[in-house]
Amino acid sequence: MTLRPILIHPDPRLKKVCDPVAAVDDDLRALIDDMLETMYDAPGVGLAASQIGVMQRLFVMDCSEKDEAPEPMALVNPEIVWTSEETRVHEEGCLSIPDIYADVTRPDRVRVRWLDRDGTECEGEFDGLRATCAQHEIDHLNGKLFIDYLGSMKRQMITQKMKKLKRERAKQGA
Ligand code: K2U
Ligand code: ZN
Repeated sequence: MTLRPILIHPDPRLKKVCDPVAAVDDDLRALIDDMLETMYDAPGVGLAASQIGVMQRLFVMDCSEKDEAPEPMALVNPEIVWTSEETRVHEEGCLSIPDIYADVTRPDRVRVRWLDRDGTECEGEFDGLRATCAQHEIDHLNGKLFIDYLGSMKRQMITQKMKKLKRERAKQGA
């Protein structure tokens, strides 16, 4: 398994719509393992393939509580097939937009269809943090970031902050 560098906004790859995964094979399972290692190391509760520059429709997620057993999930070619009318506000952050948090309103519950790491068809209903995370990650696969739900002034301010961070990291040779 390998830690992969996480792209930082602004990056054109984070705005691209990802391509469907053609085959669930050993290469994809190795990528899934790299994504899980990278997510846990960040740390985060989710990570989309496009955040490590792989423009394919898959993400990993583990929303288990600290005192619970880890519950790593890989969702390949995920589709939201139903959303609740009820909505919920949740403070979101993003590994591609470090140290920025803002409230985002999304459907409270979603039903998702996906392939797991063995290529088995799965379907499930997510609520709570899993619902927020799954929607956040599927947005990534569609080239959308949580800051796209904010006002343009706030989004521009955040983008300028990230450009400064990237310049500083480049100077440090990160
Ligand atoms: O996609 C990512 O950047 C990973 C996010 C996923 C996520 C964002 C918002 C809400 C739930 C999940 C990271 O896990 S960021 C860590 C985090 C988690 C919850 C709230 C705020 C930040
Ligand atoms: Zn994110």
